[in-house]
Amino acid sequence: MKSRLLAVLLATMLFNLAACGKKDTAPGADGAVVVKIGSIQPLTGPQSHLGKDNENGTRMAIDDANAKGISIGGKKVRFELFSEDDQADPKTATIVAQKMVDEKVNGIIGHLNSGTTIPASKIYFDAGIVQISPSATNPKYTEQGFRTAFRVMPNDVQQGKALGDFAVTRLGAKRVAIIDDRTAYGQGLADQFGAAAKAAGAEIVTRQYTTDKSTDFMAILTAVKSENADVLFFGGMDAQGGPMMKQFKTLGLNAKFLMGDGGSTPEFIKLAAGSAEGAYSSLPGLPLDKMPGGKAFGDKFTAKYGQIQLYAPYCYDAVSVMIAAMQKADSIDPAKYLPVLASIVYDGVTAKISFDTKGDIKDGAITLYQVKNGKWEVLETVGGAEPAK
Ligand code: ABU
Repeated sequence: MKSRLLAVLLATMLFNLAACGKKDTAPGADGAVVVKIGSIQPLTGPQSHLGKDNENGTRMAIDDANAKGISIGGKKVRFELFSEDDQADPKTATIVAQKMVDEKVNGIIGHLNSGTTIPASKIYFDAGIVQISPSATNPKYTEQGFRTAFRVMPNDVQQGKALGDFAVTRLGAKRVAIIDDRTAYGQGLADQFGAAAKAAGAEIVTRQYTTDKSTDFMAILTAVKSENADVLFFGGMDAQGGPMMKQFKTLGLNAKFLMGDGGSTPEFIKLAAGSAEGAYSSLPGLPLDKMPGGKAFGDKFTAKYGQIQLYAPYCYDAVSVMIAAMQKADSIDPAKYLPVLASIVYDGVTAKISFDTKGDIKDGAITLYQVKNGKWEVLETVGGAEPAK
């Protein structure tokens, strides 16, 4: 009798636990149909500040859409965020991507890194789920022929060319050193940068390698120093770029230090610990104050979540353009709203958004920055549509 009672109690507990863990399904408690928006970013580890920035940009767009009281297919809908951590790790990314497929999300915002976005994109394609990356810039993502893959940021073919041209024509580089972190992003951008710098007339005098986990760069920087380079380009993220800049100054290198978007953050300046002055970076897209909705977005985001790190406005636009396509298609079914998204023209916070046949944003601009007085300052913007006045 006692053991039967225990078994019933255990079964009840397990049932309640399962009910607590169960995700909301349509229709929700308020009678609205739940639209599941998956967000996958690195929420732990050295890039967690960027992952949380992405998650917050995504959340803000979802909250704003819900505040409008949107109906799709004749029914009131409620957008819900389903967030997962891929730890910036390609293998983990495929595991959480499959989790999103099993959850039957209506669309994916992510991933942050090219190294995670590219392998996960096959899983979303096979499941017919629309994916919009706000920040993965390796061109391969949209070159695989997956019609489910979109991105709202210009890619590294454009960014690498802008950086290579800038190094040679603006910084006067003749001897160029390159370090990359061996990730899809870091290595890919370093390759594009090197090709553009060579085409513009520079010589690549050394190519060195690190990882996206390293913190000690003294040996490779010493090798760079012996080459007497005019410019050192690092293909990687701020978690390595900041400490590398510090060690670069400690070793007394005379070269100019240059990075892509992965270094274009307040965190880079913080991690360089007083040595960031004079560093250069690029960031695909317009400066925040030149984006069509940049000022309003920046004010609202900062009040809610604090300083923008990097890609939050692009996450906001990724969600908003996805929802706009659902509204125009009058369906939350990816198979129905995907063709509408592919041909949409949408006035986003960051730019007027429309996609080419591969899923890349059209008319992408690249902006160059330099650290002056402890802050990233805009130098110039190349390419793209006419910036907002
Ligand atoms: N775009 C730089 C950071 C994200 C990536 O891996 O592409």
